[in-house]
Amino acid sequence: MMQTTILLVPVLAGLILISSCRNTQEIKSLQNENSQLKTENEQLKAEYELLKTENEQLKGQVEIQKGITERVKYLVHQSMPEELRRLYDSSGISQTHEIDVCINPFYLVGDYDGDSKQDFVIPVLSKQSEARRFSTEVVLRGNGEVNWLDEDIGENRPGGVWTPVFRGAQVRDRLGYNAGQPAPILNADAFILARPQSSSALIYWHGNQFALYWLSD
Ligand SMILES: [Ca+2]
Repeated sequence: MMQTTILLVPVLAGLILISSCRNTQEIKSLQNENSQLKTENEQLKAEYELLKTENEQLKGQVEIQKGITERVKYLVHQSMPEELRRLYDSSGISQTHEIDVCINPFYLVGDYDGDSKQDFVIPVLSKQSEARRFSTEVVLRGNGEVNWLDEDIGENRPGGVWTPVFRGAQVRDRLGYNAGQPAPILNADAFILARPQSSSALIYWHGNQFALYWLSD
């Protein structure tokens, strides 16, 4: 019995020592892990604060832009000629569309259908679709009729810049761009739509609607 006890004591002591070493290693490992997590946590907190600050700055910039846009819209409506305002209001376009204030000047005036009454061309944007925010040109004719260029010509036309062309102006033939068709004779005012440093086309009255003649491609 005595001999067994003598043998067990060092074995137990050894086991306790091994167990103690393991505990110490685990504690150290957990301490390291804890330290890393604390560091990561601090980094995440810092990133969160940075994003929060950037977000606030962006919100501020968006509000400033909104304010500028609203101011420009107000100025555009204030500077509308009386006849344009009358035609615009009576057309009902403002229920579904708004004037695109990104094109300067925001309207052209002339007699575009040759009936001796003043007509206006304006670029408008749909209020309904945020996804499709391309300008569409509309001719508000002095006789109360409204011509949407999308309907008369289709969507394949340049845009972004426009220039008036007066009745009787000579237009050079661009046979290659227009399937061999010579340039139209302008019996009414017309206008050129252009995409800067790209294509341009003449928009003119042809019979009972507007037509397009490519000037450059
Ligand atoms: Ca007219």
